[in-house]
Amino acid sequence: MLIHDKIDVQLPEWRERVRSLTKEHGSYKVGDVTVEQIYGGIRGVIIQVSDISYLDPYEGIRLRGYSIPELMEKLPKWDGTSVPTAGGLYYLLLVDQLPTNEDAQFIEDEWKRRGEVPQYVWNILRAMPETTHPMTLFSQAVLAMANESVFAKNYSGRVPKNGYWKTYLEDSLNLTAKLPAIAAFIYNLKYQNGLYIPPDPNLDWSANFAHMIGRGDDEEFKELCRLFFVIHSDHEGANVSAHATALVCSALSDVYYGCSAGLDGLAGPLHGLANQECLRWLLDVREHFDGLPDPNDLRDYLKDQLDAGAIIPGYGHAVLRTTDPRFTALLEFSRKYIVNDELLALVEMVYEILPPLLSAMGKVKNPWPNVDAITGAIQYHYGIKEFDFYTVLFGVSRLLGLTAHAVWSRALGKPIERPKSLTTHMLEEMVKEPELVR
Ligand code: NMX
Ligand code: MLT
Repeated sequence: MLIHDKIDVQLPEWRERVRSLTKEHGSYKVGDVTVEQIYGGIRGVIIQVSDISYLDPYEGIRLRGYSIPELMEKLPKWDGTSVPTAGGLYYLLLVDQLPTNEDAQFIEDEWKRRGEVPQYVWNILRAMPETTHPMTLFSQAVLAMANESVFAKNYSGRVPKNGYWKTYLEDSLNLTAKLPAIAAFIYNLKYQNGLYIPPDPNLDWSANFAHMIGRGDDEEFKELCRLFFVIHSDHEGANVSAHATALVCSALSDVYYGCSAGLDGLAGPLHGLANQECLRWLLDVREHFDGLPDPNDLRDYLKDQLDAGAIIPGYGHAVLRTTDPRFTALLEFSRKYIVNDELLALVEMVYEILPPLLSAMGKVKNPWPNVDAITGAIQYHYGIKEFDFYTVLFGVSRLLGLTAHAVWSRALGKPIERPKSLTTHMLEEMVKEPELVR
């Protein structure tokens, strides 16, 4: 198969690079770990190598070396559209080469071929209580399909270690093929009385999601889906969802287990769920002012919130130290297509007023917006008003990155992850007499 071959041919060189680094430079020190870092969420400690993407604090994400604006320009687009297809992006993430139109189409066709979701997944989702959060449903659907894992069926010691990646790739293509249908099913189950619309074979993966929730006639919304699914796909290898998936897959759990774990991490309000929290917060602000506030009133209001210890969702980041280019891409989209939207006007006002206030607090390391500061407001504009669904859309996209990481981790033979913990008493002893203890 095209993708297998394209990856296979690169592996001798990649493996040699890893071998040379570990054997010839294995004792090279990349960094130290401080007590503060151990207690502070391992912030800044390098724990992964990821060639799928890299997050520069001052520039933002590059996927396989390409910034978001470069991806928008260079990736293949569906006829007559201005935003790339997810198929081309997935090819780039997996193969590490800019796809031709045919390459992008190859992935889109593979997805169509593998897109049918087993009936038991629908049964499981239907059996869950109505109050179940869409992210719980999404993670359950992915986990349930571990039953389909080609990797797990072939494991049993029969496949040599350096061949694991091939069945990981099979699982990854099979899983990602089904994501738009699963997300649409969850949306329809929860908010549209179980409406069922089969996929349209003439549409790309991203637009098919729009079609399956009954929005197939809205060209702008289909463009938004394409943009959304490209820009959320990866954020280097050590954010919560990427790390969770990598950790679980390092035990040779299959891609379905690993991705379900990644989604569970994405479901936290400090990570992917911030998009739903941000929309909730924007609606509260608008309700408080009974419309769009005067900038001075908004400044006072935000200041009061921060003085009271509130966390403003959509602002700040563990790595970024600038406006998230994903936020910028969505802002540009909204400026291009949307006029007179109160919530988006509020997003822009907050963007102008909040960063100096966050900076003035002195402790917030990044006062700038991340992607979640705008995603909800745009979805809301296009009629996706059920904001507990937003993180599912993030997750559909993020599984492209998580699976690409998983395939390459197996291809490069990464071992089981097992860092080390110690006790508070040990640390207390170490800091008393550092030289002696070490
Ligand atoms: N509003 C108010 N206070 C903040 C904010 C914010 N948006 N961001 C950081 N702080 C506070 C933070 O609570 C901490 O206070 P304290 O020392 O009293 O505990 C202090 O500033 C230092 O935090 P940082 O080192 O700047 O941030 P950290 O790396 O720990 O956390 C986030 C990063 C993203 C978790 C944090 O900025 C945050 O909670 N933001 C809001 C939630 C959010 O938007 N998450 C989305 C992340 C992106 N994503 O898509 O997943
Ligand atoms: C992400 O997209 O994963 C978030 O911005 C969080 C992160 O990078 O830590």
